[in-house]
Amino acid sequence: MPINVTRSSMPSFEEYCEEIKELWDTHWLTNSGAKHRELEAKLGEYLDTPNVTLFTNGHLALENVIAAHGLTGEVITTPFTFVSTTNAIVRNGLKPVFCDIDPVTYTIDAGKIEALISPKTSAIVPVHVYGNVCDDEAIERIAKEHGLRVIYDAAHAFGESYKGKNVANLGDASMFSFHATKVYNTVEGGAIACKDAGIKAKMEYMKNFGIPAQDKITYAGGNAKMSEFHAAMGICNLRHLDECIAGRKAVVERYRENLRGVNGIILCPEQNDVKSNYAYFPVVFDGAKYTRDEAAEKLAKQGIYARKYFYPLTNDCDCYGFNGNKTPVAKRVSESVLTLPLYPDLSLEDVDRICSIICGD
Ligand code: T4K
Repeated sequence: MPINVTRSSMPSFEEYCEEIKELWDTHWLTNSGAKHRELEAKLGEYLDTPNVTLFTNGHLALENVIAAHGLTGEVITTPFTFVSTTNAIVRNGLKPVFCDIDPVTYTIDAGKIEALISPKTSAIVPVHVYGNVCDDEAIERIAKEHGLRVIYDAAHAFGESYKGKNVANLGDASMFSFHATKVYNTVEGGAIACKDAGIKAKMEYMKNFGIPAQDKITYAGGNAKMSEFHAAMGICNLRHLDECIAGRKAVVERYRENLRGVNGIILCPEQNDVKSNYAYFPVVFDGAKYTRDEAAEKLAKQGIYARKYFYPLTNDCDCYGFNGNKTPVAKRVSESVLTLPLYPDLSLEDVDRICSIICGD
């Protein structure tokens, strides 16, 4: 069996079947059905925030929340992310202005944001990359001072808290991805948590073709609703989330034990004040025995598929014509980072094997 960078968490077959059984009685499969409403309420509780709305995936959630805030002009963001973040900004007709990243957490370098603000700037879209929480206090201070919105791409951060506060409460809004590859999944899916109840109300009709009520169409919306089958998967997976995070933690601890202090291998330090979800395990190769690409190749020869998340930088993507050299820290990390396999039931023996392949002869 190959070992991939991750493996979707799933409930037992019986648990899922039990959860979807009633759909055969009601024949109600989508458009804000009972499962959808139940999951939305449960997530509101879990995220400790009143305004949660579900989406068909994280990307459309991000596109819609950016649109709902009526942003204009320029948006300051990070290039060290999955391309979805940049695409969501560009597809809203906005110009992304790329800020370099912090060399330790790989999140947006808050100290470099102010120099990028222009009269056209309307928002900051930071990313809690790998689940590393951004410097929210500095970002909030800048946003307040300059009258900017803060919309977090929190695709990797579901289940995390910062200084005792769920990350869903940071900024004006946060987007969570519930893709199959995430710590918590609804197969495909996503959600927005936002401060303003009016924004949530707006997104309810934006994701339903712009229809707020029968016989009324107020917005040129698309379709980004979550189905009952996806919501049912979410209800099941939520029951096992704590267990799943505990399993990931054990794997991460073993990686840290094995790789701590190895020459040329740089690990992200654990963040003070953050309760982590152990979403990804990135390793930067900087003068190690092998380069990042050599290590990835050695692993692949053994059927182990680590990934170069996030390479290339989004400001180096062919479709855009931006310039990744303007964010040198991000460029360096992107060219030397490898995210190692991580999922709750990855055996500790396999973790040991992975470590000896990337460190050994
Ligand atoms: N913002 C950020 C920062 C993000 O990272 C993402 C998504 C988004 C926004 C957008 O959210 P969504 O719209 O996706 O909800 C994957 C995911 O498709 C994507 O969700 C994720 N980020 C990105 C980082 O990774 P790929 O192309 O690397 O996935 P793939 O198909 O190669 O899968 C990786 C491994 O996962 C496979 O080798 C095996 C395992 N896997 C995969 C699938 C599809 C499973 O175990 N089960 C599965 O069903 O993009």
